[in-house]
Amino acid sequence: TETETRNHRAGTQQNGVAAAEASTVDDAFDDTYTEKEGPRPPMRLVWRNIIAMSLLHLGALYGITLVPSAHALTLLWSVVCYLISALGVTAGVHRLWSHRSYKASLPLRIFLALGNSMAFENDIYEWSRDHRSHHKYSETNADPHNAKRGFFFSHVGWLLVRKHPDVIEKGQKLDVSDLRADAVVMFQRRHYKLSVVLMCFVVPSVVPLLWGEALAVGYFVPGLLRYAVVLNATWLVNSAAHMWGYRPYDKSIYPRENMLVALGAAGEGFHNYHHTFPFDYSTSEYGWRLNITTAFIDLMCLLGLASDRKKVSKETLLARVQRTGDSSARSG
Ligand code: ST9
Ligand code: ZN
Ligand code: ZN
Repeated sequence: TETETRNHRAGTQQNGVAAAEASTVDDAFDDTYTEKEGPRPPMRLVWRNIIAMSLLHLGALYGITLVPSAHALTLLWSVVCYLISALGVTAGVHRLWSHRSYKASLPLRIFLALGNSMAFENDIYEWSRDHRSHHKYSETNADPHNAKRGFFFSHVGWLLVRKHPDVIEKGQKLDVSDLRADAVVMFQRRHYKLSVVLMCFVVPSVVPLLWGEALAVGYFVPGLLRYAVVLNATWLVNSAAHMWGYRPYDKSIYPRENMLVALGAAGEGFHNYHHTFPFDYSTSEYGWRLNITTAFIDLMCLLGLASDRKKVSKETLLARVQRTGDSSARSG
């Protein structure tokens, strides 16, 4: 009933979770946008990136061969680096800066920016701008990793060629004023290269010296191997989670619910839900399930370092499932 609903909302707001119905940033799907006519301009390869990505993946393969001889603490440290860089992407540039699905205090934003530099996936400003383009113009040429161009292009190919002119043309009209106004975002952008050298390569490599690990093992295992794993886990959200899985919330869009991707990507595989409700801080209907990032944000709220989590209301969710879902949903 209505009273129950009101009480329920008031109750959840007291816990710092507010029912939300719409985005506060420029990340909502634009269903009025239609693809331009005519052939796609030829692809222009960027050899610097092709060579760098090949070398990284060769280095990561070599890192795998070093795993059996690595110190147990080095392996534990690799997991810690994976978690810090994953959170810098999921809780940081994705849920906080791209979608503003919750608010974070200065110390938390500094931690997330450091984790983001450890993940070396472009600076927060550029990543968020590309990501808002991805949501607003999904599966068109104005989407930087348009999944209509196939698995390889949406996975990594888009980073190896010049962008489609529509990405730049439409992207330049996006509102990114909130990012420009965030001192942590602009500081990280100004010092991006140095922060990546330190956070992605130097810190992961030298910390294992503390327990007598060889520098090479530090460089290839928590360094390159961990970096390549974080990249591919992220990229699978753009490739696999736009291809395989159910669509309980909106069957008319590409993004899917993919549990394997959620597992590897710290909770970011519930992608049909996420594209349907991009403002929801949990990017999933199911709380902490396969979603360490949601647990982390909840912990930060408990510690007073984050607040204002936005969550789609149960009523809106159920109505949407009824209206546009593929009827695979078990919610109710
Ligand atoms: C990487 C990114 O890996 C990964 C992102 C994945 C996103 C995933 C999303 C899924 C959801 C979340 C899941 C998280 C899961 C995490 C799990 C963790 C375990 N709007 O780019 P340029 C303009 S990076 C507006 O050079 P080119 C702008 O003026 C990996 N404007 O274009 C710009 O200048 P500026 C490491 C835009 O020349 C100018 O155009 N990094 C937009 O065509 C030029 O831009 C790399 O590999 C826009 N959207 O080059 C390097 N875009 O920036 C990759 C552009 O000054 N990048 N403009 O304002 C490059 O080398 C180049 O970007 C390029 C294109 C060659 C790809
Ligand atoms: Zn998103
Ligand atoms: Zn997506």
